[in-house]
Amino acid sequence: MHTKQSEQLSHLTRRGFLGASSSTVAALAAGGLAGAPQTGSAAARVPLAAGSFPKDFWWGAATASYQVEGAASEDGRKPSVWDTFSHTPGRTANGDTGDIADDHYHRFKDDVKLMADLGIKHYRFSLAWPRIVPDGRGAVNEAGVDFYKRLVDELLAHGITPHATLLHWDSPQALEDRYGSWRSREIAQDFADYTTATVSRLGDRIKHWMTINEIMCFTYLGYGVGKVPQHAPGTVVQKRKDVLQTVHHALLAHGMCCQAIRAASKNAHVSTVVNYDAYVPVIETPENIAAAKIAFVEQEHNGTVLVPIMTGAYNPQTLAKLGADAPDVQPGDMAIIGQPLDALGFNVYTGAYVRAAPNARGYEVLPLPKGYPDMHMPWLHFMPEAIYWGVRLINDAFGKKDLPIYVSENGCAAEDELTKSGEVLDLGRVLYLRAYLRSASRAIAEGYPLMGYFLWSLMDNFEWSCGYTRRFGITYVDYKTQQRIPKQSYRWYQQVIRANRVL
Ligand code: GCO
Repeated sequence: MHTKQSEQLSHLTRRGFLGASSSTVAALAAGGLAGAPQTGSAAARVPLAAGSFPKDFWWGAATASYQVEGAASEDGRKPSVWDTFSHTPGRTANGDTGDIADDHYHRFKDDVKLMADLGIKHYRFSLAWPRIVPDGRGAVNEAGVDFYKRLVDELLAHGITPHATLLHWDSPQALEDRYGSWRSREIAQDFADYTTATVSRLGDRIKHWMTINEIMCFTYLGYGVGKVPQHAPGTVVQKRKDVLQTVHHALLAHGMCCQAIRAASKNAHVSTVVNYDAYVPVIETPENIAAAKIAFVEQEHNGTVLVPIMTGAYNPQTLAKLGADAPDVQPGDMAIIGQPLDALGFNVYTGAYVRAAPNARGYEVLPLPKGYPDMHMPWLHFMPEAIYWGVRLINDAFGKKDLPIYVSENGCAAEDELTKSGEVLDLGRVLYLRAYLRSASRAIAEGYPLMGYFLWSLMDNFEWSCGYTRRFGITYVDYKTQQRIPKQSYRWYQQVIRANRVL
């Protein structure tokens, strides 16, 4: 079984604020909200009953191109690095590939119907770069663009707002062959050009753009120091600095993408999606809350991805720790990376407990004990407070009290089975979602600007190196027949959306 991250990366790395001042905590304890930020529209909506959501909250679901589309070589699409990686023996469970996946390319109308029945008004999906610009640079494949026009028109016809991610890891193999993908700075310009080509063609239909999904995963987990990593392109590099350099190039691509979107579409809503680590004070005391705030900005993955996106600079403590492994930065890069955003997408599955400690850093991250409750993934520890703290720490650590945040992914894998009567009673997933949504509603009730939630995922799909062995959907997919069977969690989410509160 391939897992998404190696053991030593553990709970800290992949998924992964407030700082409510102690006064906030005290005010809340006293039943007041004096310390909470009175920001944007969220503030206008409080107080809300426990577990409730504001009227215009974005209820949504998410998928990604390589995980659902299939049609890998149709209508001019050329291979992505994930096609090559999954077709390399030993890289994915059972040698699974995204060749067919959920066959969404041909079944998108049925899938939009599934969304409409669910009641979501927002759908997050990604565009496959090698479908739109098959060689990574140069000629645009209009047949590939046409697929997204058909999909978006179908969404709009059902009253569903499209939210498009420009890259969810399936970068063109042609650029891997040309210059080693993220190892080269050239990729940032190619990504910006692909963005311009895409937004100028689809910007009449799509307003909400997300740049890149989870930079951490295809850099830190796509380039292995001295050993084959678990993600595409699966490159072995010699030094840690080589990995950090890929991170820097991805950040640059993000910044140039923001600029390209805004240049191509005047009313675009621009955000990005980061799976930053959420640090949860193990007990909500002022000391532990302060500790969470320090860990939040200086632990490596936040310090090298989230912090530069938010502030236009790497965290200095993180850089000092990296020493000679820190990436090379050219003049002007950081200003490009720190582009203003209209919102931030937070992919949250788990978190890490932290407490104050009498050491030089002032905190320690706690290891999870044996037997800690996990969902059906080695890294997916049940930690619902991660949503609340993830939202609150963005607000408090960066002082960006008006930056709207939405949960761009949240969900879990479960060992789903069909009952004799053909149902999937995924009650473990309902338990998980209910707890995480309560935590989300706490953030809103305290005035933090959480504006939406995209459940991962609308349906079971290709789970990267785990292939089809891990199911994250609220809809069961029978891969032999491509039948979609709504699970209990789908029925539950449908009612939650209807009631606008956790049930
Ligand atoms: C990610 C991706 C999704 C995954 C999901 C479950 O965060 O890795 O955005 O593609 O499938 O997170 O692992």
